[in-house]
Amino acid sequence: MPVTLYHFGNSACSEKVRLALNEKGVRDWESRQVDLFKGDQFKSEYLKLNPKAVVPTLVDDGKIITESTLIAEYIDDRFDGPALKPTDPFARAEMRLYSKACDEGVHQAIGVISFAAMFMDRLRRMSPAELAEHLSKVVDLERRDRYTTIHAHGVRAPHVYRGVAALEKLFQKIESVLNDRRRWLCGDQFTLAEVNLAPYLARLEYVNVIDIWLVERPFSTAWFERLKGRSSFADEVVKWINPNEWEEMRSGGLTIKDALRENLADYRVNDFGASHY
Ligand SMILES: N[C@@H](CCC(=O)N[C@@H](CS)C(=O)NCC(=O)O)C(=O)O
Repeated sequence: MPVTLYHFGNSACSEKVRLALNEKGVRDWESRQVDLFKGDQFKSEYLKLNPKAVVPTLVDDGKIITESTLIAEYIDDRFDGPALKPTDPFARAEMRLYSKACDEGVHQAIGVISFAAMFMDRLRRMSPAELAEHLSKVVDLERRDRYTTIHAHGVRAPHVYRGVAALEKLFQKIESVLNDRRRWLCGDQFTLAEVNLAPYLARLEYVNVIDIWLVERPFSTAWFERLKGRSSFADEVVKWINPNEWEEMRSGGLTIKDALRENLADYRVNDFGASHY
């Protein structure tokens, strides 16, 4: 019986899971799209699958799996196909550090940057009553707080600064790990570290700000080019983005780029000492 994926086209967490399926060679998965802009994630049937009201959710023969990094691991364990985890225990622990970084800082960083670049404007077009209703449905209180603060303060919100810092730490780490011989983060093998990070980096590229971090980081740049060259990337990231979204990302990103640069310069001067990964 094929697995069913509840997901949304231009959603980094959904891209992660689609990439994992693709890299394992799983093609016969059933797609159920959850339109985040129409509020499908808040519908009672979906909340039964995912009480946090977020995508993605995987259903495998009645078993429900949530959390994109965990779903990606599940897919690797569940299906034949190239292994996406190193066999060596230490390399595996290292790989999971990237998953942890995604879940603990990078995901939020990309969320707040995307929100400040694009989604905030959608919310600003709502009436106060519509806005209050929308925010009241966001069940994760920290997420609600982020949206409310960024809605009020835009790119000056402290969450954006923390996001810029999380990305800086990530790129410091990536640049220090890769070299002329190490093609992937865990060595010769393409792993879930790449699967989990690729969608976030893609979003940074599409909102036109990735150069802020990639400039003077040749190994990270070459590694990202290799990632983008995989057929899974074209099939599971690029193909799912519609023409309006490309333009919205590009133009939205440009409105916040200078502020992100300033945040990064500030972070490098004031907080760099504390930035060990
Ligand atoms: N930790 C969760 C986060 C999921 C998440 O934040 N998904 C976003 C899309 S990438 C979402 O559904 N957002 C809905 C909303 O903000 O209302 C995971 O990795 O699955």
